[in-house]
Parts: sequence; C-alpha cells; structure tokens
Amino acid sequence: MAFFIGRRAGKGRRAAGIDGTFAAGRSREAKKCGEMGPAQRKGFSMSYKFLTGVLGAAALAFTASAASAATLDDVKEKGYVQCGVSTGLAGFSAPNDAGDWEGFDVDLCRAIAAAVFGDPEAARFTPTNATERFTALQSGEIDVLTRNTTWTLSRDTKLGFNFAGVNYYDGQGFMINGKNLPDVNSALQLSGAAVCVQTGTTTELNLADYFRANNMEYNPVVFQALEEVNAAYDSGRCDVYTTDQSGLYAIRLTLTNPDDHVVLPEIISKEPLGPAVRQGDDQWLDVVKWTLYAMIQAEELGITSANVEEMMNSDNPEIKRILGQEGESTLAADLGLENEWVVNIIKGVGNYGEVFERNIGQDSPLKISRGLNQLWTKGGIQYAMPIR
Ligand SMILES: N[C@@H](CCC(=O)N[C@@H](CS)C(=O)NCC(=O)O)C(=O)O
Repeated sequence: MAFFIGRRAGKGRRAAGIDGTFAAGRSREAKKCGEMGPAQRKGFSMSYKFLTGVLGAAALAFTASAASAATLDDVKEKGYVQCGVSTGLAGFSAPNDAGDWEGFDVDLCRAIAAAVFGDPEAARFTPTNATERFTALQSGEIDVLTRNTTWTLSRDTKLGFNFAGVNYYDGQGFMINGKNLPDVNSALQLSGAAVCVQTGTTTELNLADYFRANNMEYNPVVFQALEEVNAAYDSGRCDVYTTDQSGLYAIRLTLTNPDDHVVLPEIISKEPLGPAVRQGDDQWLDVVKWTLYAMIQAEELGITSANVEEMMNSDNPEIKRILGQEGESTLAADLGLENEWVVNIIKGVGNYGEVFERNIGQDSPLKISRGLNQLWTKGGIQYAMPIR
C-alpha cells in the first residue's frame, strides 16, 4: 500500500511514498530548519559517543568519591530533596498555572520528601531534557532523577546509576495524524516516513532497531528539546511521532487538534521507567526504593490518604508494621527515617493507585488505564517487596 501526504506535496514537497522515495527531499528540509541531517547526525553521534565516554569516565570517577557520599545526610542538612524532572510532560511532570510542579513523577519526588521530612513540600525540581538528565544526576546537581527514565544495562553500568524500581511499565509507540494518513493503522505501514524523535533517549535507538528489523526506511527528525519535537510534529513536519506510549498520550493533549491524532497499536520495546540515583550510596538507594514500594504496598493493603489515620489503629499486623505502629520495630530507623515515614507518604501524596489515577489515570485528562501498572493481585505487574 502507498500513501501520499497531499498537504506536503501542496507545499512544494515531494509526495510521500511508502517506499521512501522522498528521503532526499526530507534531509534537505531537515538541514534548512536547523535540525540534524544525516551528515550532521553522524558528527553528532560521534560527539555523543565521545561525550558518553567522557561522562562514563566521569561517572566512574564520581562513583568512587560518591561511595562515601551520604545523600540522605546531605538532603536532611539542606532541608529538601532536589529531583530531576522533565521540562514539561503533562501528567508526569509539568508546572501548573501557579508555577508549582505537578504530576506522577513529581509525586514520587514529593513522596520521598514526605518519607524523609514528613513534608511533601520539601522538594525542589530541576527541569531536564533527555540528555541533560544524566549529567544532572552524575554531577550531584540533583539527588534523584524522577523522570520517565528507562532502566537499561548501560545506564546502570557505564553511566554509573542505580535504578530504585519501576514506577511505570511502559513501551514505545507511534502517533500519526489520522486525518492526514487515514489509511495507516499499523506501524508496519510507515516505511519512508519522517519520524519526530527526541535525542538522548532509548526511543531513538529502538526506532532504528524496529525499522531495520522490518526492512523499512525512515527519516529521523531529531531534536534535543521536547518543545521543538512537539512543534515540528504539530506543524506537520513529521509524519510520525515516536516516544514512550505514556508520553504520546501526554503530548497529544498539547497538540493544536488532539482528536486528529491516533496512537498506533504497536508497542515496539520495553520501557520500564523508574527513579535513578548515583551508584555508591546504598542508603539513599534504599530510601528511594522503599518509598516506591511503600506506595505500592499501601495500595495493596487498602491504605489510602483518606483512611490512613484510621488504619493506624488496625489490628492487621502487616498494616501495623508498615504504618510504624509496632513498638519494637526498627524498620524505619534502619532506613534512616522516622517511624511514621509511610504514614507521611500516604498523607502527603496517597498510595500508588491514588497517585496514578489523579495524575495520569481516570481522574486526569490523560485517562491512561492501569494496564501493566495494575497491582499483581489484579492482573498487572506492580509488585512491592515485603516490608518486614
Ligand atoms: N524512556 C525513554 C524516553 C524518555 C524521554 O525523555 N522522553 C521524552 C519524550 S516523551 C521526554 O520525556 N522529554 C521530556 C523533556 O525533554 O523535557 C528514555 O528513558 O530514554
């Protein structure tokens, strides 16, 4: 099947053929608009590799010194936790009209603040694009990266991070303008398409893998800043937008005509998104990891922001234990936290399910269904390690 993009052709561009016949024209277009054509991309990828090598070395050096670094002590001393978030992804991390950061990833940061200080407001946010996020964490500018970051081997090793769990099981998808491409209902029909993608992401790498594996051509239209990717796609400069599927739902809301855009059914990768910390600081890793697990476990036990006070009087040993109502327990102290750290998390932001529904689920404009992020007891794969 071949598809034609009349609008593009009407603007003097070549008609888009499924066989990639418009590739050369696209590259020229790409250069004109200040983004990377193939030659620039080659240079970019070399310098990126070089940069990654430098960062890797820096990370190792940093890790050595960070082995003695006690982020929890530093955080307590300064009085707040500094979290790296995105530059603005609706539902996940974005400033509201009053300028306060909100979202699913922001609430994970606030939960850490609540665990440490009993105060979800003791959190500050550093906006980072896909590339900046790693240097921000390596350099110590942020204490934890709470921003749709995929847990991969190379990030765990070469970049010098540890992932403290998965707060959102995601996968990469594709979005198209259904009005422009009414006959496209599968990613396998996208050969020859111009694909908008943000650099510094697993997205860029999976995209290359997927098209190569399916013997398809594509023209990457690559930017560092999210708003540039969004603007390029919204103006029709790309046929396709690819990123984590959750991101597609968030970005669709910000487009000029959200209803025109369709997310295709294919999920081409695993994107386990979770909070990352620097290697060499096990205590801080534990604080972040058990904060996330406590939110998931609270949902499993039916502890919510509405009933947590009442639940503190429960006779259920598991509920008593997690809420710090077992006198002899040293669980909290062993983490370096106060006895009621979980009570404070739940009072501050709610359990995992509450945070999900409020920010990205049915109580939000995104209306993402729980899917894989449902509890393991309800058909999903969210599963907290035992708090005992
Ligand atoms: N999960 C992928 C992609 C994450 C990512 O950065 N996605 C983009 C597009 S949705 C994003 O969130 N950008 C936000 C920003 O740059 O502020 C990864 O870890 O590489």
